[in-house]
Amino acid sequence: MPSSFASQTYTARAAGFANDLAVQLLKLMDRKKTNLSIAADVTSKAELLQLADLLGPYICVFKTHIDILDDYDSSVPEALTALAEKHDFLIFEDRKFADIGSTVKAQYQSGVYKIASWAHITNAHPIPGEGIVHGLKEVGLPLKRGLLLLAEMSSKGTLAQGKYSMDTLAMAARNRDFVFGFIGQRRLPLDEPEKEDFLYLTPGVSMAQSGDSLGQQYRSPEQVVLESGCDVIIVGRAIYGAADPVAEAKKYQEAGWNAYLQRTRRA
Ligand code: 5BU
Repeated sequence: MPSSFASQTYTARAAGFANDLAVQLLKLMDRKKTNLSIAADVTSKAELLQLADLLGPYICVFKTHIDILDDYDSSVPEALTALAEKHDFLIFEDRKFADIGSTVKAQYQSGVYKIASWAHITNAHPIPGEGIVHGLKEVGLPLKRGLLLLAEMSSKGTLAQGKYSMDTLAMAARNRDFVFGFIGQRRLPLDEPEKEDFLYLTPGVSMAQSGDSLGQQYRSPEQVVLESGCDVIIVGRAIYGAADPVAEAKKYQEAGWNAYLQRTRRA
């Protein structure tokens, strides 16, 4: 580390992506000077929309778990979409699809949440095999959406490691029109030197804690961006759980951005 791609600016890397949404995200990050994503794991729609409005100016991606809302209704995606336009961020529903292609297709398109209709980005476990990507792609590609595969997880004892993670990369490389990156803990090059670029979005980030009581493991923005070559830091409780979430978001934005500047300058 850093690989040849990780040492380039986000904007310079945009030309190497086949998925439109990845191009949009890379340019957005440089334009807004942020590689921060907030994991807004709150349970009321008022709190969720308030976080999106308050923190919108400092983030590139707003990550949701829409199914934890106690009072979800169809006004939520509409309001979130308006805030995404107002503040220039993308919406990522962290749905972690994990079934056969035919089932995930219905789960993505239909049901209460109709995720494909509003989430720019979603993600999937590669565990069922490549049919999961093909199923999601049939719904998502016509809507110009993008997919991330879970190559690794931040939690203690995760089974997503080693060959599993490398096979995940190969699956993504065969579907570059739709899959533009990973949820992962470090950049995992398929080839040395890397032939194809992917984005790495990384949860498990805190400057204050090393973990929680349920297996979460945290690292700092510097460890994630500078040492591990990841592109977007995903921060949840460390920001929305703070007394002043805006002040905290600014701190994480600055730390993530400085790590990116150091990474691209020291090449
Ligand atoms: P936290 O409050 O910063 O610990 O929240 C982390 C978020 O990232 C939370 O929404 C998780 O569902 C999500 N997450 C994670 O923590 N680790 C992973 O490997 C993946 C997602 Br994938």
